[in-house]
Amino acid sequence: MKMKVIVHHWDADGISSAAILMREIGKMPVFSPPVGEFRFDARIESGVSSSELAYFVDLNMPEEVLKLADSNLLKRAVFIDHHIQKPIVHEKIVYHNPLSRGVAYPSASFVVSEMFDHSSYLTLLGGLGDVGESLFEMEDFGERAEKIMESEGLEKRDLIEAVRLVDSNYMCVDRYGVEEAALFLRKAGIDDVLEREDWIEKAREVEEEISRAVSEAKIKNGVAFVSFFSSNAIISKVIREIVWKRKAKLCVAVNKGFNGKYQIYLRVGKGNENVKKLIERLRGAGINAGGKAEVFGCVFNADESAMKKAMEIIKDGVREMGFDLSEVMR
Ligand SMILES: [Mn+2]
Repeated sequence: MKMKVIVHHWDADGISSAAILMREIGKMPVFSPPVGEFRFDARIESGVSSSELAYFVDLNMPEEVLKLADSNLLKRAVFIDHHIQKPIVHEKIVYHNPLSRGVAYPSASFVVSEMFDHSSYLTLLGGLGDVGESLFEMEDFGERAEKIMESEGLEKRDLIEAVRLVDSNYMCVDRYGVEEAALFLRKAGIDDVLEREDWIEKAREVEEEISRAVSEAKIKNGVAFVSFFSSNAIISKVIREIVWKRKAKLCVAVNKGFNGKYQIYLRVGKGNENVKKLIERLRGAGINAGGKAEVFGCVFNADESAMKKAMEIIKDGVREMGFDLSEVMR
């Protein structure tokens, strides 16, 4: 039994990083966690347990990996990442994260590329996926990125389009699509990516859903609310557009069609970045919420009483911040 496997993040960086690994050390089975959920499932456990060595790339889930390592399922692992996290110290795991020596990398694809002395459009795809065009302004990495573009004869707009197409897989919550993308990129050139009709179609579908939801939002006195049904992972983009483009000071979005689950997301504009307290309150009420100072999301099993409870907490919390949701929720 000599098998190796890769477990990778579902976004363009995770997919590109997995593809680079396979270009350098050969084809192997690839696994993505269930899209949008930061946990391993039985499928990943069985893939890992039937292998001698598992690579975890761009996967900011050190606790899940440590759990596996402490079980008998994992034999040996290489963990490659660029996220802020507590460095993994474990006899079964080789840990690679330049942040542990104080160097912030734009993407895991840059870390993997450096480890294997690799350079291709995939290196840039991961970087552009994670930090966008600010990659070219980053100290040191901007210059490296320009050099790769030049030597590979790449155009910036093609790279940006390729990120959009690769990311359409997770936007559609298509876990198998995500994994197939990594295998596809192992061989594909950027032109092959740009010609993937199915990805073009997926991207179009989710973007249409996003603009429909954005246009349906009710906005009054800077407070926005929208409710929609979508099986796609569009809600964070929807509230971002409503706050950024439609200039809402606060936006709450509800998705009641998320594959048997309900989602509620909230984002505030500049000057109101203090929603952490609300996250605490939701958690205190047993609702799985997570986020940052300006945005949070919660996901729970489709259940009206849980939805009511969460919305009451959110309404009260934003009222304390000086916002009234009742007008736009009618
Ligand atoms: Mn990343």
